[in-house]
Amino acid sequence: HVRMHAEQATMAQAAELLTPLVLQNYIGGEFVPCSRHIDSYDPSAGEVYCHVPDSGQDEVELAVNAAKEAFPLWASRSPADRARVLYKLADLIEAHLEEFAQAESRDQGKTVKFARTVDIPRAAYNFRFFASSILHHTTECSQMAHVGCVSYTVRCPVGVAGLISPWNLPLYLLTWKIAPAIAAGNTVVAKPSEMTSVTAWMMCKLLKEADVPPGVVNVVFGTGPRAGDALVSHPEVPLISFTGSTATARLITERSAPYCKKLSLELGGKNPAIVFKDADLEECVATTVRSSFSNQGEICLCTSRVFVERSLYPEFLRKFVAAARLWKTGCPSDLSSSNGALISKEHLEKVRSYIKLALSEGAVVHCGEGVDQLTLPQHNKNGYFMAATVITGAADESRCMQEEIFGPVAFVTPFDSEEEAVRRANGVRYGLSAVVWSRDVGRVHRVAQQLQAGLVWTNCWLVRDLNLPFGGMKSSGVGREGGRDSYHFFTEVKTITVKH
Ligand code: TXE
Repeated sequence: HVRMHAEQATMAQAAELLTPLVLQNYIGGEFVPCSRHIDSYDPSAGEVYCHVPDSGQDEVELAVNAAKEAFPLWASRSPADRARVLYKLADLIEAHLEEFAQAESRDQGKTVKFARTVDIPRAAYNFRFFASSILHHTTECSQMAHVGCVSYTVRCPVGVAGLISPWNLPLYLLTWKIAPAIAAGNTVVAKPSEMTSVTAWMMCKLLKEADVPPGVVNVVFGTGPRAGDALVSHPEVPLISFTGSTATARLITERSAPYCKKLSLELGGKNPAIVFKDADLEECVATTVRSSFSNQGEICLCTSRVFVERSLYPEFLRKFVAAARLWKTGCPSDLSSSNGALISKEHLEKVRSYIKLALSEGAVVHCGEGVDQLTLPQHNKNGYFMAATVITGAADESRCMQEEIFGPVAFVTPFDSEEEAVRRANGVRYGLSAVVWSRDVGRVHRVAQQLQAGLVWTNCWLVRDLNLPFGGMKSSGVGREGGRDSYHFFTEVKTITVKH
């Protein structure tokens, strides 16, 4: 397995791939060794891939100090000057795209193809997008002629931003936070997931060449309860941007409450797709397979519940199951694989336990787990693989239809009326995204406006204009990120009134 990856890389990269990597924190522009480490696995082989620093309060303290020190100078630079640095970083990530993609795949389990076409290009684009976006914001001005006053607003960076990111889209989501934070003039202390730290560490190696001044971007590796908690409860980190589970978000909210920190919480989903009988069936089936199973179903925006109008239901189910069977799960570096391995053994067990629960409650598994045998190469025999699984017959109130599973599992169910579809789609505590399939223009607008979701796609999925808000309703999050929303989150606004 290692050899297969290595063959595609240069000699220097191969040397890195062949050794279990030992990562170091990046603080104040230098790599700083840590005395304790934790193991991080290659999920497709079930083997240790790297040793990640097990940072705690001391390391976070160092990083926050470095960020504090770098803040005044960085904040005083012009947006155009900061943007130049972000553009350089984007170019450097792109120049190393293949190394990043190989590493992301080994660290996370996802296919190289996905990392190459989605994760890494988007990481580069995050820097490019916010480099450009920061140049175009304006603030408000209001005249109060009757009292001879003019009021206007200014926005200033907040200070040291704490950024905590998850394991499903490691570099993609980390840079989605770092880019707007530093573009707006903040300095950052970032903590990537302890399960997928490698590409963040690789990015740190590029920061000097991109002219990122020491202390502007600090990366502290480690677990949530140690490194993450130290960051969240640090009194001099006034802002936390977090993407991860709703349970962890609750803890973060509690821990940051004494300091009244600014919080952005991007959390899980239990996203519905509603398929009306006038949908373009071929397009709908192909896209719903992609939306349900992409990245092993480990995207917060993945479809989990598919509601299909009853007259279309039999044909949809037949085609959907057939297409899911063609969604091949296999070696991540094999270009014919649509899915690789799930993030960890524990996560695989968790996803399996939901399928067992569904079966025990009378649901039917049509393909995937327990039905179709996976054929995996020898080097993947100990990996954490699961085939795309389609289930029917689960009750709306069941845990499987209510809780986020975050794996390659889709539940399909029929409905009879538009009102019923909307009510059932909204009948969960999450509200991140939804998809509506219909050719009726009136209906798609009507349904989209009734759905409790921060993002609604009609006749497509995952098409993202980064200028527009991203985030969830209900238990799917607090706040929005993207374009102006990120700018507002990563700055404080001040109203100034002048009597003339
Ligand atoms: O997430 P955690 P986990 C969902 C998905 C998944 C479940 C659990 O359903 O099965 O969450 O995943 C850091 N203080 N999503 O347990 O714990 C942690 O180190 C500060 C959806 O891995 O939320 C990591 O960097 N930080 C999601 C980050 O939080 C803490 C993506 C996310 O980990 C912390 C991931 C603490 N006390 C999981 N505890 C999405 N919305 O895309 C943990 N962390």
